[in-house]
Amino acid sequence: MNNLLQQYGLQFHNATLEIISGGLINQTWKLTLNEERFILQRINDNVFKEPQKIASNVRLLANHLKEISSDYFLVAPIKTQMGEELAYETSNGYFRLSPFVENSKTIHVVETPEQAYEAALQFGKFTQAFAGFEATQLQVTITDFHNLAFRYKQFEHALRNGNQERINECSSEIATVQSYSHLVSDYLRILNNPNFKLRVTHHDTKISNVLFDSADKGICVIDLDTVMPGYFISDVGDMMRTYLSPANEEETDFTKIEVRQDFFKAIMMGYSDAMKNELSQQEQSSFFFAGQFLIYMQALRFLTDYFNNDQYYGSKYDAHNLMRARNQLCLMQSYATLASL
Ligand code: GN1
Ligand code: MG
Repeated sequence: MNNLLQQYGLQFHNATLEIISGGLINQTWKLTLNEERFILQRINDNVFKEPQKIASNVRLLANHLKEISSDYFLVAPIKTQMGEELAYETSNGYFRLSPFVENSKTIHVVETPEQAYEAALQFGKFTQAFAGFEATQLQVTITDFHNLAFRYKQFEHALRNGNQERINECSSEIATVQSYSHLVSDYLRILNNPNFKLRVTHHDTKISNVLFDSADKGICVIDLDTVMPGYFISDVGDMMRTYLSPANEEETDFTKIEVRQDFFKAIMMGYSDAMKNELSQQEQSSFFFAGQFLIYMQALRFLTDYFNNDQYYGSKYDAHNLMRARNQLCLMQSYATLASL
């Protein structure tokens, strides 16, 4: 820690470090040094093979805001004394230090439609802030991250080459996943449809990536690692996936999974309010599809990882990723009831 902080010209004595991560990939801490507070993050370079790309993206975005004199609040990393956005520590890899946004809080479960609205508004405002920026200038930090056709191929590959014992016990989950494969074709049609625009997309819109004030109003979004060119179905879809049900992907009692219609409306309204002049007619009528697309992709990813011996997500108990996949398939089923409303 000393080595790391020295790169920022900071001293570790009198410091406290508190773990705050809820994510599966990066580790996050709150660091307090004397009176000053920071967020410290270790970047998982198994997943982000070239962390410099993240730094380059954030720099491009910050420069754009400066150029257009935008007052959009982007939480950019603090630079090391060498002027780098990332600090490298020999035995632990890449780290990033950001200012702690004072008077902000994060929440981990969406409890009210107002919170869902506020979060959707913030993610919409984020993309909207870069409406005049050519998204393809951004580097792709994880190749094919939200490419559903690629995720389906990975699933098929795992079916052929994965852990045979696990595959044998999952015939029912496999059949369910295959029965939804028309969603892959729907997705491919979107890629070829000029009415769906490639924009600056966050790609990780879980609720803990939004900072709220004490009155539960959104302040800004954080965690810009997966900001890449993308489609609005990614950001809206992951909000549907993670805000609609009071029980999250870790829940093993599936009777607790439920889809709250008023939260669906709140996400749609929040996002549309921020992106009013941006979304095409066809995009506006694809909010429901966004949720299907993302829940399905996550079910595929968990099941694939189960067949691949939990290489990517890890597991805390036997069949953890199978339970996560089942959970997401159950969510898909509940989500479908919205279509008939
Ligand atoms: C990962 O690390 P975390 O929890 O923010 C994953 C997301 C998944 C999520 C599922 C880089 O995000 O795509 O939706 O797990 N991020 C990466 O919990 O793979
Ligand atoms: Mg993340």
